Amino acid sequence: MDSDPMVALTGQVARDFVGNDAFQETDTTGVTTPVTKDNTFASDPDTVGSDVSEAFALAREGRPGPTLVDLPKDVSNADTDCEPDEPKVPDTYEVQERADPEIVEQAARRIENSSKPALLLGGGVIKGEASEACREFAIEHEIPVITTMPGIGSFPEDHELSMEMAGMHGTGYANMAVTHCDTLIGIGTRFDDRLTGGIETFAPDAELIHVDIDPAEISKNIHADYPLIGDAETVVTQLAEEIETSPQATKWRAQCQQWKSDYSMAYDAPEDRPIQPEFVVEALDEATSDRAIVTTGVGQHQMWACQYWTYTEPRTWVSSHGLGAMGYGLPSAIGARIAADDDQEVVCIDGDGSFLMTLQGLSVAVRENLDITVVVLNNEYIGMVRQWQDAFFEGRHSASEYNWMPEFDKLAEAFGARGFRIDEYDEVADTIEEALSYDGPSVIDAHIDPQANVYPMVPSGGDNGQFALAEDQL
Ligand SMILES: Cc1ncc(C[n+]2csc(CCOP(=O)(O)OP(=O)(O)O)c2C)c(N)n1
Repeated sequence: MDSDPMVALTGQVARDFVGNDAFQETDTTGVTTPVTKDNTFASDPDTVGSDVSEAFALAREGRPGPTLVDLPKDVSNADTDCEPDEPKVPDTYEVQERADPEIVEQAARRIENSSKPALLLGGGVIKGEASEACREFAIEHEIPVITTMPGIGSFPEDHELSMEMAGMHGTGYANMAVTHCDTLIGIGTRFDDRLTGGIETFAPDAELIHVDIDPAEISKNIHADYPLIGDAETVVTQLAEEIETSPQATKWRAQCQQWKSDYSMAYDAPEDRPIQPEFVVEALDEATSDRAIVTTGVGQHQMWACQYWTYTEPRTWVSSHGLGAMGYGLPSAIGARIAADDDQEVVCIDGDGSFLMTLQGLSVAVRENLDITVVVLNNEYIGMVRQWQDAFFEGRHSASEYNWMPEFDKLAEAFGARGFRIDEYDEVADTIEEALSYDGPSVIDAHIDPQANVYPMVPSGGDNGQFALAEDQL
């Protein structure tokens, strides 16, 4: 769902036992067919090397995705003189890089004549290394930029053209822009329901120019008036070369700025309440560099991490988007730490529930001495579920409320990591500083207001233009 290139090598019973319900036998290629881009049962020691090679090529080529090679024990134990082929996709796998020039021309005319244009950048922009091209395109033609959640970081959020993220917990101004634009240029986005809300109310006045490398995404959820199949960077460059005059959109840009002030993301931090989560996220952002990488679990904390951190660089936001898998934060922080440059801090903003799902990964982080900082926004709730139960189920808290919670700082120390705890506003900055300066894994157990909720919110299937700023507006 997140188009992540990944290769899984799975162990299988020996070929003679397949189909016998042998000890630990699983029909791995069968059960993974719906969740992989491609999978193979390696049936022969002479070709297994090429099977693995091809899996690496397929995972990366075109729209990236996970591939799998199932390795029967006797195949992986066998001897062979065969050399694997170079990583190469099968001849039948074709990727269209350049979009149809005629449709590019029509789309360019539409953009030139638009008075309310908007760019909508999705995760495909980052995966396709098209952020720079999109940035130049937006700035050259002064087009306001909205992102999806996976598209965060594709355009600098501190730029005046940035409207930030749209959708269920997007900014009010991004949702106003997407609802009122007359031309929407969607690049590398699959128009997920968390972005669109109800499809009949999504961008109702807009003609859609849809750029995607995967033809299956075109007009899947939202009808594309200008379908542009191709690589994001290539197609944006084609569009840039075709456009002769920038759209005349001064009034529209002023309107977008007005929405930014009307629906600003300012928040209250009353002294008589526990710490507000937004304050912790902003303090972390301030204490780290622009290239710091943020990973998250899934829930309220994930949304605050989207909303209150100002992302300015691609590949600095790492989260579970399409599947929304809790427990993603720490393992992905470990992966990010190994992949990142030494001068990039890696911060995992986690929820207490999400952290509990995979915190045993601390053993890896300690063993490998990985410099990561986990900040648990601890509300002692399965918070997002509690928020929905309050908003839509008369406050009946079912399986969302704990009556105890481990002390995460002490748990971290037990693993051999550094542990910290925050209860008061005046502890926030110093504790973050200390945790970040520790050269190894650290965990801050930040006790936040258990009643804090995530807004704005467009209820599931709702109209993006009718976002609620508080529970009583739902
Ligand atoms: C593996 C998994 N199980 C259940 C869910 C459904 N779910 C979405 S958010 C959420 C609550 C997350 O709680 P927590 O990690 O404490 O974060 P908070 O919302 O409190 O910030 C749940 C249960 C999910 N997304 N993933």
